[in-house]
Amino acid sequence: MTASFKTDQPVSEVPALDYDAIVIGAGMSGMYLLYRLRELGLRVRVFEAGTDVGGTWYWNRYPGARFDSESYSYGYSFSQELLDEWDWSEHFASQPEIERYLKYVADKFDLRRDMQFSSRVSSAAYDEDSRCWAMTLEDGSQYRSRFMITALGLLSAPTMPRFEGLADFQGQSFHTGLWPKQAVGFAGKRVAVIGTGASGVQTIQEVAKSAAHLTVFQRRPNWCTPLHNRSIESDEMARIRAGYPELFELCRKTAACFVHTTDPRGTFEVTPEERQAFWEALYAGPGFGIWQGNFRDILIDRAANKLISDFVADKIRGRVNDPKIAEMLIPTDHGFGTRRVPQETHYYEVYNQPNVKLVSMLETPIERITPGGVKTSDADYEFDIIIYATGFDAVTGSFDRIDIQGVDGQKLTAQWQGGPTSFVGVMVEGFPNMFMVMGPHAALGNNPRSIEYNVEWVRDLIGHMTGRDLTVAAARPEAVKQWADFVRQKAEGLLSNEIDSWMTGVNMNVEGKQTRTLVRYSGTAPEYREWCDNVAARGYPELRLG
Ligand code: N01
Repeated sequence: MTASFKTDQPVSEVPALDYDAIVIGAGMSGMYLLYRLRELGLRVRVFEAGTDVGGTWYWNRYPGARFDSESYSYGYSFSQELLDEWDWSEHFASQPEIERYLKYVADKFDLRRDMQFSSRVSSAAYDEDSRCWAMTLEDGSQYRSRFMITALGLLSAPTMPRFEGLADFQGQSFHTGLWPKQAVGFAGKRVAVIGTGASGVQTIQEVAKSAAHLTVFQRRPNWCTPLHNRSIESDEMARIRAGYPELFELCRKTAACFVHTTDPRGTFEVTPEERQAFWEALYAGPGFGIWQGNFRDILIDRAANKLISDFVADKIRGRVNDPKIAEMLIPTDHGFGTRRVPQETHYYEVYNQPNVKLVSMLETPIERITPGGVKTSDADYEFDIIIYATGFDAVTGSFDRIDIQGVDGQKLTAQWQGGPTSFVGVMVEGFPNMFMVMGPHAALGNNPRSIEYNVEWVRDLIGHMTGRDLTVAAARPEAVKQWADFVRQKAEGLLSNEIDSWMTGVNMNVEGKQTRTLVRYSGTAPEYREWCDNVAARGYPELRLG
């Protein structure tokens, strides 16, 4: 479909707009968008479903939730004052500290005065005549703005398993991504955790500390590696602060904006002894080093991937006392790093505790949730609390939950049915004046770094338009195709794209998302930025501006 728009209507005849730009979401993206769009003198409104800022870090307040990228690389970099003022207390900060940080940012830049909380956008339609977006909130109120900018987050549409009897359970139940604000106590309680992705792993290792009994229901195990978190003393924070320019420069250069960078050597270019020593050091090192800072071929070469998988499998065997449990925890359906690697702190040792039981849902599937707990194919379990760590309808799920209609009433859900397409993850053909921050096929990785880049690109585009009295921007079909081709080309050969996970658009709990689609851009962030910079430098010829 070709985006058409009318340029013959004088702007003076266009009905009054409530705002120049409406931003959906007050997480890290929405907060920074507001800050940057204000600089252009625009009237901006942010609608947020939660009661305060934070997005991911507002909703995911489950026990044990924390960064698994280095805190100082995962905050905003745009304000020297903010960098000077904020001290991180741990190398990998916990959710309460991250939430405090984001509230501090909101206070410092007086963001809340242009934000409206408890306000979920339910639909949005593009009106060609007035070249604006009309948005309706769940309470029925309506607003019109020239630009609609989605800041929805990649992982913000939590999904529940489709078990029978979910509503029958008489105890407390929670999804990790919708965790309540009031404290949930586990002492003396029989607790179930269903799901062993990054959220499940963080939850399990925390709940196991105090629950009377914890039962973990695992379908497919993941390759988890140690986080090696530790506190940051004031002298260390001073050193980190002094090193911020180099740190952010490093993040600009690495493939996925992390502080870890791929080793240029191939797995088989070193001796077995060198390889072992390198992997031991990575395993003993912090964060994503073993995933993002490993040999250059571990995620593309099957033999290399098998070797590192064997290395991590041996580590698991060495940490879990019961050999049968250890084997249950070792993935056999995918190699190391081909799904997102959960970061853990004594996770495997949890299974040595007498109060923890691991149930393989591959061997004994859950048949239903009962009033008292969980019924599997071979047992009935009684619980006080069930925690669903069952993940998200990732990347496109939060878009699907809003009825978004572009030119000629075309629905975004319909357009993306076979997998999303976009122009650099920011624009969608047929949806003029809609911009996405962290949309499908934008660069991911260390997300705050990508968020800052995306926001600044959108700010520059809108600044370019408003400075020239342009009121419409539409992605040209040929530009969308060119970007889709590039995304496809960059995905070739990656082992992760042969595996079912949220990164390949698969969610068995969501109708229509059972098969893999290309939801992710897998090229490097520097390549992505080069492409986008080039579009801007040439005056946006890939867009139809009018
Ligand atoms: O979700 P997931 P998540 N029956 O989709 C299981 C980010 N994150 O919330 O693998 C049984 O990874 C499912 O089993 P299987 C990070 O990017 C970041 O944990 O499909 N089991 C899996 O074990 C991460 O990748 C941070 O077989 C069912 C689990 O539930 C992303 O969020 C922290 C099931 C879901 O795992 C998502 O992580 C946490 C069913 N019907 C998360 N349905 C930090 O940076 C699902 N499962 C700190």
